Amino acid sequence: MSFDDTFRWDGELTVTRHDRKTGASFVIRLDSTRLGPAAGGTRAAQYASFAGALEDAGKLAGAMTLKMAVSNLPMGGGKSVIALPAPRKDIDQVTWARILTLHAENIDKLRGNYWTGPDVNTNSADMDTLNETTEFVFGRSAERGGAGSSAFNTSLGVFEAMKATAAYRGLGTLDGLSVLIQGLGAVGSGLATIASEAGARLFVSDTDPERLASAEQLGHTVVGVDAVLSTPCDIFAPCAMGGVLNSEIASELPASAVVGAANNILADGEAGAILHERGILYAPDFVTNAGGAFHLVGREVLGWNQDTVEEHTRGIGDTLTEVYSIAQIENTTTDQAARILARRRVDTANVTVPA
Ligand code: NAD
Ligand code: PPY
Repeated sequence: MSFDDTFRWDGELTVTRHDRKTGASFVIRLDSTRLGPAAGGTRAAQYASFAGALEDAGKLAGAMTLKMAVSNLPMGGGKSVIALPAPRKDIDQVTWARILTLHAENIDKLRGNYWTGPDVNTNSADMDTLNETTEFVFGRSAERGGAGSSAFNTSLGVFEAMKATAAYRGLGTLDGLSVLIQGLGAVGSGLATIASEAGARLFVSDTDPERLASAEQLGHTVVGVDAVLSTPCDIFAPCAMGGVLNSEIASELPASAVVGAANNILADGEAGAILHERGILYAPDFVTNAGGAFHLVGREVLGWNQDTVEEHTRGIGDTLTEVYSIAQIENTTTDQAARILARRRVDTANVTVPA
């Protein structure tokens, strides 16, 4: 990536910092505050380069803007990335506490223009730690007055998305359909439970053998990490990491639909077009995985109770059906159609701030 590519980004603000003592680098990107303060989780991971961390934060922040808009939530989009000096599991408690405190200082300096929450490798306990330094944190533990983990609600939303997608694709109900879940973490395991209760035949994959062992005990079929993208299934559900579908993989994927929790499933725009041409119905991730945002923003900003959060999360199915019909009418990909819907919602939102 060249210098120009790294900074040719249409978002509003980038904040960066490096800590020599821990070796951690910090990025906060505010993509848009047009609909409200930018919100999006804190991801901790190792990156091959600082440019890669910037790029990831920018793409993830952009997805948050779309997610909030399409979900009618009064927030903008942002995201934080902490580029770690070692795998998260190898970082000791003292170092991790310092990393979180520095990150919280950075967030606090944005004075409420950015609100964080949990993401890959951060959890409610980490949100409690951030909250010792800054108030701009969603998803603290219930004991500290927060909404806690958003994972269950995200699983529920993906399940609703799956039902709507199967119906639109002409596959009927989930009963008897083969569903391949990549990643049995907090969201993927919850999804496995609900989908199997609905009668889906589950194929599962994870890099963690312990997670696979418990899934196997439940009667699910284990698929090797390298075989996931070539295993035939009705619905492929990426619930591990983003960028799993590039144009090459999209050309070969043996599935009828793609519905998953991971952010930024499509590695490039071309992959979406290829899925479209092949008749593989792709549920745009920023619509499908909004259950987490409904949980965090619903509970902590809008004062919703659990029933209201679930009601909105179940609406993800209807939103997707609307996206699919826009795609048909406009003769475009479902990803483009979801962007059209998000744009319409931004344009009709009652906001007074400049575009
Ligand atoms: P998690 O860390 O709990 O789970 C991820 C799982 O994927 C882990 O079990 C990990 O071992 C597995 N994994 C990693 N690489 C893999 C590979 N190559 N093949 C198979 N498995 C692999 O994360 P989570 O909270 O379950 O979130 C899953 C995805 O959904 C993430 O991309 C996250 O950004 C996205 N998401 C989560 C939420 C939420 O509420 N938790 C909301 C929106 C989006
Ligand atoms: C996501 O949904 O991808 C997140 O990052 C979680 C989130 C949602 C809303 C506010 C803060 C974090």
